[in-house]
Amino acid sequence: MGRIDDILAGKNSVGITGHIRPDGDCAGSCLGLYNYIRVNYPEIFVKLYLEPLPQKFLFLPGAESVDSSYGDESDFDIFIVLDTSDHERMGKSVKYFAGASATLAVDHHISNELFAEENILIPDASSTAEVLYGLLDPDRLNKDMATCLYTGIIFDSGVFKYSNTSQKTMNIAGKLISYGIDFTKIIDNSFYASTYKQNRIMGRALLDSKLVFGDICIYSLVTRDIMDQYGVNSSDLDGIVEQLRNTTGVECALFVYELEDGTFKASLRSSEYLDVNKVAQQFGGGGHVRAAGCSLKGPADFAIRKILGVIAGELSYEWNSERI
Ligand SMILES: [Mn+2]
Repeated sequence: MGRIDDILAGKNSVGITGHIRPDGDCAGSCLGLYNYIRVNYPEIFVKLYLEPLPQKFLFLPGAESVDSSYGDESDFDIFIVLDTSDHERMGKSVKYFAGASATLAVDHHISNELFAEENILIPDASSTAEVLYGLLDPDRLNKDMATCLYTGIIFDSGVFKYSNTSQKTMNIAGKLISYGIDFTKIIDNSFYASTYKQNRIMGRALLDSKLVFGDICIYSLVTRDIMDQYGVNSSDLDGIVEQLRNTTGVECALFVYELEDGTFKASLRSSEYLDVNKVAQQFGGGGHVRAAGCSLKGPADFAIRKILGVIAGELSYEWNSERI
């Protein structure tokens, strides 16, 4: 018996949700729990409410059952909220949360506001899927559920790369593999898959990139004109800054793209020592030490020069801004 089994005892109806704009951990943990209940508790009425899943997560078992219409009026015996740090991020599901007889939140965000009646929060877990695994009965898991949970772990750990990856993460991943999941397909689909136009804009951004500050900083710019030329929107630009940062010898990567309103979004990454959160904060943004972002007014070369100036300062590099 897992802790979820105890919580489900005596319940006739269960609602599940995650956060708005669902990502891999949100989709994976929600569908993992949904499949667990559907298979092991056929007598329980279970519904999963999420905004429409991105195409790359539609391979997940049960994805076709996600309700994005929020048309039901059900008052659930229990409403379970996964991977969601606060009320607002529940989006339209909040009405089911409000109408439920009991509420449970399962999460790994240290910023979680403990908004449910019962909160299971493990901030050092790689993902909500990892937390959820610890609440389920391993003898009642099957390949479909393992596929969902593995997807959540892969996504939030950056395929076991980010610092939130622990020995426990790897042990759980190993157990999930024992259910016969297609881990190659999961990683390709949910993490590395990209469309033709995404590849083309990535190629363009890399082609246009420039090394500065003795080749330890790299930057690139994508304007609205270029985005129109390749038929992409801002969500197609995911991964470009990370690819820039992967350049051998580079400590800092800056990727700037133009938003619809003509302002510019800057994404920053660093490899070992530059605090990009500190750089982004200079422009009213922020994030983490190795990954941060901010927004600036144009024109583009003016915005880039301003950010490079702050980076140069942080790197103690003597830089003549006229030379870009
Ligand atoms: Mn997560």
